[in-house]
Amino acid sequence: MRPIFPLLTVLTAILLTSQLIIPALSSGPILRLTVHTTKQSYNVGEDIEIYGALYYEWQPSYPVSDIVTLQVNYPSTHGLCMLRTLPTASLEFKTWDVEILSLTPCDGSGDPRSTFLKGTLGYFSILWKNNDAISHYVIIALTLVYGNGVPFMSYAPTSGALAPGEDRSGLFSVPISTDALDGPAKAYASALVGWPSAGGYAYSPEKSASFAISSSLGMAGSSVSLGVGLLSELEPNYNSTLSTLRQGTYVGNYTVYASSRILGTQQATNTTQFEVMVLGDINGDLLVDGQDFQLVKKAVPSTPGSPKWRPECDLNGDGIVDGQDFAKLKKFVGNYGVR
Ligand SMILES: [Ca+2]
Ligand SMILES: [Ca+2]
Repeated sequence: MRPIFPLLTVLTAILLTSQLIIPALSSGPILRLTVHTTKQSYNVGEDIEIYGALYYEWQPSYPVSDIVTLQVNYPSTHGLCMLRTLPTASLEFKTWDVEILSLTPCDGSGDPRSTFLKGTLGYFSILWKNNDAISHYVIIALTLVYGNGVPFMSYAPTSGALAPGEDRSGLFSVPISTDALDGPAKAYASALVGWPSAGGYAYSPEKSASFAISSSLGMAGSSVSLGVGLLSELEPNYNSTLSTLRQGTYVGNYTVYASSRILGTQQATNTTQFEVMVLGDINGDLLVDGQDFQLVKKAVPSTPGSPKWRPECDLNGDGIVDGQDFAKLKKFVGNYGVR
């Protein structure tokens, strides 16, 4: 099926023993992957649009149809924020060494269920399979996202080796917090070779499932659509939106790892960072309140160079601290971040 594979194995073996082979190999198609966010810095509560393109270097305007694994890590030691595996184009004729066959929200005995009550456990039944003739080590990653696009849980419920042709299923519980957002939510499951942050990638496209979070059974909110619209130097062929809450979002530098590997060829990776900050928090206590109003007030009117000038008080970035910045600050009152 994949005649290139043995050849590649031989080449890899040669490559491992001799650095001199590298120039000869570079004549093959080089896979490139870009990853960007629309901005470098976001206020708490803003949507972060992550996007990029997968292409061969010799044909940059022609998207390669495959999957991109996207891992977003929170700042400092807060760990995994989200793991998604996105198609760059139609995957109709693709086959996968390992794939997720199904992802089903359910109760503790595995019966399908569409709504979880706050303060209880939500269960997810995942079925995955090794389609290959050799065994594969698989990490299952599960990401849960509220209807407003804010991820609230992302982790690896299980991992292990699957024998050739073996399928496996697991029932995983996730606590649905009492302060979870009511309404629709989504679950995404991916099967990984390894984490993109450690050079890994997904075997196959993610499976997704919808469910609802409710304070009482029988009611669920309406669905929220996520706006995506952007362009880069290259036409993006994958994108994902990560939303944040106005209150309680981790502030600092988030890292995005993107990874893709075309079967039988090679791997392309890239990484980017974005910052989440509390706009309007002048005194640095991560909360926008009356104290910040006082500080902006003291800086009015000022421009760069004047003694009262504080750049962080110029909220609209027009080079002057004035009434417009007050108007902006009003909208941010009550926002806070967590470090
Ligand atoms: Ca403050
Ligand atoms: Ca201003």
